[in-house]
Amino acid sequence: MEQDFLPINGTDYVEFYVGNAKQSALYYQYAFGYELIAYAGPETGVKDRASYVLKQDKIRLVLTTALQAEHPIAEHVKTHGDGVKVLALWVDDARKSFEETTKRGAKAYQEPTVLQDEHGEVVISGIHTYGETVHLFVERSNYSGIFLPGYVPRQSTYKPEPIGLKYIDHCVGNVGWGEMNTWVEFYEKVMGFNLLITFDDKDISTDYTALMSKVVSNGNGFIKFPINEPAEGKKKSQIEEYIDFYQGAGVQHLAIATDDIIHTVSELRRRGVEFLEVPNTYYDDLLDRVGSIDEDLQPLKDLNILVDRDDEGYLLQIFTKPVQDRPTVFYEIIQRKGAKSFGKGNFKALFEAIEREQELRGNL
Ligand code: TYF
Ligand code: FE
Repeated sequence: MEQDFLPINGTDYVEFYVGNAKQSALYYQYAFGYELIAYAGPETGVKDRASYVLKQDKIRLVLTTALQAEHPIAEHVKTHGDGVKVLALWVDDARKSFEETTKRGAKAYQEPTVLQDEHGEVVISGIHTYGETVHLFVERSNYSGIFLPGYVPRQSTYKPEPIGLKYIDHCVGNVGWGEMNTWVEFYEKVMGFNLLITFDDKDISTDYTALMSKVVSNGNGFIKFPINEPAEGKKKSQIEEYIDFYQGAGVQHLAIATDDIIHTVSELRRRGVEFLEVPNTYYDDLLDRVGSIDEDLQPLKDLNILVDRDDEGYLLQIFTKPVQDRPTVFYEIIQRKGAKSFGKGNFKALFEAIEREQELRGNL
């Protein structure tokens, strides 16, 4: 096999641009069990923005807001609502990552930049991807600080118990009509990713929702990016609804891995996180469809957790409702028991659940 020109160690962090980072940070602490670890803002010499860094196991989220009206972050929030701006990738060489991708056609977002403080240095570079979303390449082998230079450690008096969120399993992008293949080619050619799976509109069209999806992943498989585009259906595709409210392409969902989905989802529900619901009949023939599983059926049914099987094993998954008022970004909680797929067997039930929400919003 050809040498991987863009080796990636994993997801470094995901940064959201939001309207009120202080409140979003508390939401992620209280509802999702993240721990506040770092902060940058006026008190630390950053005058135009405030950023809160949250952590749970391997996951780092950064919530950033603008402090002034005439600010690119404020413009981003005005256009898109709260949403994902940065999918940061952890690399060993941020300069080479920038060179290799820009020479293959990536549009530069940030030239390699060295950030330093008393804990060492980090090299960051960045390229544009779909919509206004960007990838940053973060090289941190010579850094021992809490997050990045410019951030100070910060704790909250509220110390939540972690609820079992482990790492980011995949990040899904929604792109416009006819753009899926363009972005799949971008990940293949510019970033050296491989096409993993294709779902066409026959796999995943219900009466209304129609979409197509292709999954790309990097050399070691740690990074998986499904890309969805709307397809023609009887009524408005859920992808089209997203694009309308996000005003373009962007991150649709982040799938977070747990190794005890019953515990994780019980905790999320107890803290008020809302999930899509499938009808109880989903569970009537579940075991006929997926065969025997380790879990008892009753808690899965009580929590409305979905199950699917592939050649290599099975997976359990569930989807939150959108986590802001615009019907845009949501979360998936996933537990893999051997399965490397994405829950194709659940698409129909899931998309019908999404359609019921679209209907309630008057967007179908
Ligand atoms: O990531 C996936 O492919 C699954 C299924 O709008 C999915 O989580 C695909 C499209 C979508 C919602 C979920
Ligand atoms: Fe997913």
